[in-house]
Amino acid sequence: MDIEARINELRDKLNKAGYEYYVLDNPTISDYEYDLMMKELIELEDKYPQFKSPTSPTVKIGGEVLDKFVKVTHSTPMMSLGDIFSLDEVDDFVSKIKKIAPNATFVCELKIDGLSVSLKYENGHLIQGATRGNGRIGENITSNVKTIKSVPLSIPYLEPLEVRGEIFMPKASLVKLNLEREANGEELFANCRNAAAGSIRQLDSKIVAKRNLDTFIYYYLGPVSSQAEALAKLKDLGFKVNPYAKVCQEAIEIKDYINHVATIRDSLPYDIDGVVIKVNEMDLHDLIGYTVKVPKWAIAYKFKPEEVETKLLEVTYQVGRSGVITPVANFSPVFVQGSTVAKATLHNEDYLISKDICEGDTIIIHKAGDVIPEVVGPVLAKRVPGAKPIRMIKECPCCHSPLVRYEGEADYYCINPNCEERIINSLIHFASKPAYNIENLGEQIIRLFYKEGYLRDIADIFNLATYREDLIALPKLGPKSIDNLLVNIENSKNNTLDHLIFGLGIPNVGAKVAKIICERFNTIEAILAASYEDILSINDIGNVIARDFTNYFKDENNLKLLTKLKEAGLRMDYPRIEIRTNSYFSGKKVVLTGSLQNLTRDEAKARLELLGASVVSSVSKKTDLVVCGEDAGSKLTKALELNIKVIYEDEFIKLLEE
Ligand code: 1X8
Repeated sequence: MDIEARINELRDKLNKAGYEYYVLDNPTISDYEYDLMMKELIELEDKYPQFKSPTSPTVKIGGEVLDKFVKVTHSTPMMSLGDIFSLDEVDDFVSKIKKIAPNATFVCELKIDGLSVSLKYENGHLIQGATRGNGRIGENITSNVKTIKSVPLSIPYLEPLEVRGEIFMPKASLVKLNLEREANGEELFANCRNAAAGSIRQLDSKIVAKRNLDTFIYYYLGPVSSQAEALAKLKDLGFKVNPYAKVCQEAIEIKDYINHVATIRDSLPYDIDGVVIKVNEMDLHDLIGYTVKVPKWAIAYKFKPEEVETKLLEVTYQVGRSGVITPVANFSPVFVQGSTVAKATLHNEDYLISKDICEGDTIIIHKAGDVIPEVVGPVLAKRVPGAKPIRMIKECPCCHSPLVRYEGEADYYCINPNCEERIINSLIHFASKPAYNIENLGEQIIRLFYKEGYLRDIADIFNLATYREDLIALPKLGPKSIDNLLVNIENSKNNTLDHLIFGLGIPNVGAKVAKIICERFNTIEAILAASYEDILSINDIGNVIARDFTNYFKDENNLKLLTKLKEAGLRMDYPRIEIRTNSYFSGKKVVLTGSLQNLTRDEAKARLELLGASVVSSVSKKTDLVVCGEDAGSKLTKALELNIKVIYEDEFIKLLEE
């Protein structure tokens, strides 16, 4: 047989087997046979690249590596859905619809807990996969989507077609992935949705290919008269369509469907977080209409977050780097919505009192936003008579100095600057990834070095090399790990100034604020010379930040620390952003008018300024260019009168991106 014919035969067989396995969940050949054919096909395509094809099943292995995701504009917005949480609201939804469209029927479908995706086909080939993004603009994830086994690379339909659905990670795949990650010391994914979202954002499509992502497709943007027909069409075209869809006539049927789904939810191999109810007849959709954010012809019934009972063991109190005291509920470990949890924050005194918990209580736990464990409250029926209410402590659990609660604030503070826990937590913060990012200098090592007397302040980190021999002798550490750490510390000195400023732990100065300030004042000298008013004059910075920021640099001890850090050789500047002089916009006076859909006015202004334009507020003869968004008014009229060049948003974005 000739090579091309063999390649085609292998592709046909692999495509058929893949479809049966991944879309129909009905394997017809063994994994071994499949792998053998795939291996042969890969070898043939490598040897005879003239026969490579963008729709070959070998594409599923991945290969393309991006350096970033490119934005794409959705031709019709990818809308979110309105939420309801009770069966009564199902009645309300149905009766509202029936008032407008008495003959409407409904399709109920499972609400898959993943992330929405848009797939575009032309001439029967997959040409684009995109995330939802903000609904109008998403990210191009084509090379990653192509690795998902249930996504067809070609379909028997030649007109341009867009379909939409959900990318998800099956429950079993999450368990397997987390076991691997645990073994590698990597952070675990809290749930299937986070794992799917984290996986699809990998720039290396080979990694995505290994993540075992899957899809259910539920929107067909081609010509079709009902949602039921849309689902049938999608299935015929080779998409994976969830089998649980049901057409209902009345509210009672919808409620029965919801109750039934609730009973099978845990046994499904993928996570769902509710039921989607859509008006079946497409011609009624426009009649029923849309709000600004969501269609009125569909709604999501959300299951109540799972709640579990457990035993409160104790409330402990953490001392943060700023001295803030946080009560934490410690309870017997329980499995709730996908992971085992044993702690939940009780935030502050007011929150603690509002929860009304007593020592030895049985408490109810759920996850807020499906991820963060939260104490719902005590089970009063199970309370031991005479149990003592839990109250805020009045002394620092670490240094025992009296705690202070400032007027109008919810938090208690330890105000002893020498409190050990405060110092240790400042050091942990400084070395952490978003701050100075010193790899291998984590909590355990910091606590150990503190206890042994090698660390008392941030500057001591950069003096650790002096004690190399002593550190090597510490338990569990050896020359290799210490030298590795010392190299990381040395290299970290090159961090730009914003990392240092954030690392200092100035109250209310987060990573973003630190960066904004450094962008304006590029050196530590300029920052030290800046007044409260100078800081306040920066866009996005309010009086609390400006006050805390300038106060920090008035404190003698903080200035001493900075001097020590400078002597240790830490970089103390932030690179000036270069204003472009050769862009389309360089040297032009630009006026923005109307509302832009894809970026805010501040963003547009900042981008233009970086490209060398000056943005002015009114149109005159001196204006070079008017950028026109939606609902533009008199400025546009004036520009046209004065014969000034006007560009619209699409072209503007294109020029920005050039
Ligand atoms: C979101 C989802 C929809 C469906 C399933 N899962 C979702 N997460 C469905 O229609 N079967 S529809 C939807 C949306 O419109 N935002």
